Amino acid sequence: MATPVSDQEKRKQISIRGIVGVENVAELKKGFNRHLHFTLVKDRNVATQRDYYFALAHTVRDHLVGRWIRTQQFYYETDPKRVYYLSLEFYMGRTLQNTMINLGLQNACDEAIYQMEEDAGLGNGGLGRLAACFLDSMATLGLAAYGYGIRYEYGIFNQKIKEGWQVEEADDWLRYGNPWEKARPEFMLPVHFYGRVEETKDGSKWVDTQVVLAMPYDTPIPGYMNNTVNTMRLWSARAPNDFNLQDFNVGDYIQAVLDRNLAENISRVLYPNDNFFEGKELRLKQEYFVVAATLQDIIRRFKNSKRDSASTTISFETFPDKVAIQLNDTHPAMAIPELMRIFVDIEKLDWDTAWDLTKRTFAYTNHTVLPEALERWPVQLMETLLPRHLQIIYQINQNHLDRIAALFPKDMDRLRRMSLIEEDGGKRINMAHLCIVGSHAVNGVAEIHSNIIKTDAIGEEYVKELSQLQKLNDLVDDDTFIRDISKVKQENKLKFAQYLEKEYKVKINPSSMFDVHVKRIHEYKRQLLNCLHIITLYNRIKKDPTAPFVPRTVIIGGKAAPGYHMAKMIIKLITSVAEVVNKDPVVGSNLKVIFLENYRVSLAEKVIPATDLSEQISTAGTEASGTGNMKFMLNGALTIGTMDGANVEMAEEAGEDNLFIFGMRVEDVAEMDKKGYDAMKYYKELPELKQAIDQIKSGFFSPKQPELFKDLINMLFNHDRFKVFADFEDYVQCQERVSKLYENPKEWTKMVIKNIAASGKFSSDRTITDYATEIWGVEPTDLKIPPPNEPREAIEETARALKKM
Ligand code: D6G
Repeated sequence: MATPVSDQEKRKQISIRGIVGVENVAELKKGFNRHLHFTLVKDRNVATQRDYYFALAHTVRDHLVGRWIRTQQFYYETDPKRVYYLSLEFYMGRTLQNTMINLGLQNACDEAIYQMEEDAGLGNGGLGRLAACFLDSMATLGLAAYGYGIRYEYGIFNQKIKEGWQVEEADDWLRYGNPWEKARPEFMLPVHFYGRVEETKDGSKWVDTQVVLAMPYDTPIPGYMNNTVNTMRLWSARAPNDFNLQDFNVGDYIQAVLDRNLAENISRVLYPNDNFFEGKELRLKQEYFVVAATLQDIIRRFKNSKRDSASTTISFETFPDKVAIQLNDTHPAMAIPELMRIFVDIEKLDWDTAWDLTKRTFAYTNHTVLPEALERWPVQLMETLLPRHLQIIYQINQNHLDRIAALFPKDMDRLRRMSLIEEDGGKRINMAHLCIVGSHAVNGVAEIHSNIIKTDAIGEEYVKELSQLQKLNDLVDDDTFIRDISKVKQENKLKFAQYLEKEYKVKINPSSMFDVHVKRIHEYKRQLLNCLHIITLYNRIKKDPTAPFVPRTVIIGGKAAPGYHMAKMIIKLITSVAEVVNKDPVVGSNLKVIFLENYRVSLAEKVIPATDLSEQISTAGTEASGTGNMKFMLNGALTIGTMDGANVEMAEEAGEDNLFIFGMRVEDVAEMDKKGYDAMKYYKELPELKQAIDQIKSGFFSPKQPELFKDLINMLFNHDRFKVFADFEDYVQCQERVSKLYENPKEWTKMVIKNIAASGKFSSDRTITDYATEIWGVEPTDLKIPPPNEPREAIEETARALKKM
């Protein structure tokens, strides 16, 4: 499956120019004043900027309510096949501005009010952002779709940079309340853990369990200008009221109440790992928690739709015709044995029927090829926490191995490779294998968000259909258009430069090339390679300060997993290099280095439209897709990148000559792995590399602690899995080509236009259309839900309700 991109950021730009009827403005104002008064209990004398944000958010939410209720009613009436997107992460960012755009409401309010909104940071990176983009696209395409996940009380940590080091702060995003969610305690569901399995004549029974309640919080997901409002349902853990009090002999009431926290810890915090499996019991609890609550909800909705039929027993025969469940990576993989448990133990279907239905229901998306990211849960842990599920997994594995043995008799090696249970170093369950065996469709990824530069040269159709962007190819040689495009970029850069100067107290040269590398900090993403290039540029300036130089502002940002020592050292190196470069008067405005603190969705929305050069430089074969790469392309940046992940497709779409491609291809990396990678060889042969490494090693960038970076240096020479030195020379030369083109603004902008024109393929609307037909078997609809006349609708609703009482 090829690549996706969300269209939301681009719409944001459009609506700024959108015109809204006077009536709407008047109505908005009325709502706003009403909420300021009644919801926030403030008047204009005492209201804070945050109060204004909340008043506006509530007003905008009011406009969603009628559409939301009506959409859900519509689904009950028409009973379409429903799509369930299960994910441990939904990286939503801010909601207010997007919602206003989707409703066609004027984006007239003060920018500062939008800035009051906390990011919903319930994700780490691309995987979580993809889930958010998909929810947006599914609603825009009119699919009866639901996002299901966890309402983490603390999202991804806030990153502070103190003395050049990353310091984590808890993300207390709910502190002031969340105007977008609606708690639904009435739909709370039990989730079981631990216990044991009892074999009865009626089949297996899971007994003596500990119960935690799952409380749903619903967030509306509006489609773009189509009156569809879908639901994202996030579960929060609640202790049952009799938690630890069942046994009246215990006697310690206070302790029992305090211990409720233990149960509720399940939804306390998002694990801050990107592409890394930590294997903690609490994480497995989170994974099962979301799965168990969600499947009960799905089955309840399935049964509800059958309520009117004559038969009293529910037939599950049509289950896969009514339900599609997409697993966002293996994190919700326990849904497979859980659905089997429900079918076999509770609904009393025979195993083969249950398995057939299960397989036809699930589809799985794989997100990574890095071995350290693959989930492999210890059998022992599974046995304690979910004993019945372990039995089911064993049974699934037995049947699976029997089939393979029949196909490939005596191929023991194959059986070992394909087993769901790995034996080496303590038994573990390979969750990717479980997903593959339990699904009817498996696909790889590519993710996206988008944010296009303002232009009206091709009309606004592309907002719904990015393929329209191809029309821009006719304008590549149009001087006026070229000027318009570069003007928009210049404006975006100026705005961002002001932000940087304010936040970082560094003077930014707005005509310098904005060279941007933002993503999670990871060895495979090779921020180190970028850093070595910065040092090389610095050394060149120092060597001959009068030589011509194309000025650059290098911006690097991203969070390191709190337990990832090497990633934290990389941040410290970047900030140390920045300190030296930025303070050197010889360098002046030719080179500046900024480490962008706390990179997150709302900051991506600022930096991406201001970028000239996008860094996508992972070692070939390591990035499954990439998220940012496509967003940058769509927003008028050129890409310097390896032939990795979606860069490959980007080069295919735009033509390789319109990207700055460098470095080893996947085959070269494989070849080098065979021969052995010798970092020392490059160090000896490349004087500029040697100089940079010697400087880091000798404490040039850390004079107070010359040994500071010894772990980094040791890694680079002795166990660099990602072969930074091997791509150094080609990267530096490629950067020279970048600088050369940047000297010719017209040619640069022409290439930008060709890239934007070629970016249509990377729309998440396009991707979801493909998923809909190829995986889920649902039709994207142009859903004709009439817009609600809110006040009348509300009155009728009330009247109906009163009649029933
Ligand atoms: C959302 C919207 C609300 C609806 C509720 C339950 O909160 O109008 O009644 O979801 O929907 P189902 O879970 O019954 O589909």
